[in-house]
Parts: sequence; structure tokens; C-alpha cells
Amino acid sequence: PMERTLAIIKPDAVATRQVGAILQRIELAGFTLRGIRLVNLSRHDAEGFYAVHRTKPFFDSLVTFMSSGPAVVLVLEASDAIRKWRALMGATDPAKAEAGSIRRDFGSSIEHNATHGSDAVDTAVFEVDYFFSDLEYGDSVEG
Ligand code: FUP
Repeated sequence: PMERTLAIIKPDAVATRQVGAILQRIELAGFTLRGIRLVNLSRHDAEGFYAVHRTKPFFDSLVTFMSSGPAVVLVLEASDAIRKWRALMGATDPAKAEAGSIRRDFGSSIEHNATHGSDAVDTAVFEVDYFFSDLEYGDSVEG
């Protein structure tokens, strides 16, 4: 069955003009693009998105980074999309990410790691809904 996940090309990768290269990897990997938009997150937006991490020591720095400049939010569809996109991204820390993975190739630190991906079905639903209306990502349109 088809599955959807929320992907983000983070402010570091937008600032270094790697959006096109990352989108190319996504398309070559066979994902169907269901939503795409450039966003400028406020601190409040970033805090809400990363609410599950609010007690972590890195939370404030992460929120500052995610609201530091434009990011690209995407809805990706494929069978097993959540797991497949996380595999394509690689481990959270680019230094530990697999050779050829997006974070290894485009990230520069555990915080500035180029991309985000939902980690489970329930978080994917929350995260897609955080950025996209049904109209934008296609559920309200037949065909
Ligand atoms: P991931 O699911 O791979 O994005 O990783 P996590 O959910 O554990 O972390 C979410 C984000 O918090 C990471 F993408 C980057 C940031 N983070 C840090 O800045 N420092 C850390 O030690 C861990 C995570």
C-alpha cells in the first residue's frame, strides 16, 4: 500500500543551493511528489513542529536553526515511504550517515543535517497536516 511522509529540505541545504540536487535524488529514488512549498518558519512554528523534542538540550538551538531561513516542505509518496525516505537520508549525524546518503553528502553537523523525515505513521500524519491542507496534497481531488 502507498504511504506518505513529510520531508523537509532544511535551511542549511536551501542556503547552500542544494535543493535541486536533493529533489533529483528524491525523484530518482522513485518517490511521487504530492506537495512542495517554500516556508519561512517562525520560532513558534518550529517549536510546534518539534514539540516532541521540547525537553531536549538541543531544542532551543534546533528551533533557532529551523527558523533561520527558508526551508522546503515536501509530501513524498511511495510504498513504505517513511522507511525508504529515512534510508535515503541516512543517520541523523552526517558523520555517521552511510556513504552516498543525503545527510552524508549535504549535511555538515548533527543539527545542520540537510533534511528531515517523519519517523512513524502517526508522526507523518501530524507533520503532513502541520504544513499542508488536503487540497494542496491531493486528497480532496479525484484522480
Ligand atoms: P531524525 O529523526 O533523524 O531527524 O533525528 P531526531 O528525531 O533524533 O532529531 C531531530 C533533529 O534534532 C535532528 F534532525 C537534528 C536535531 N538534533 C540535534 O541538533 N542534536 C542532537 O543531538 C540530536 C538531534
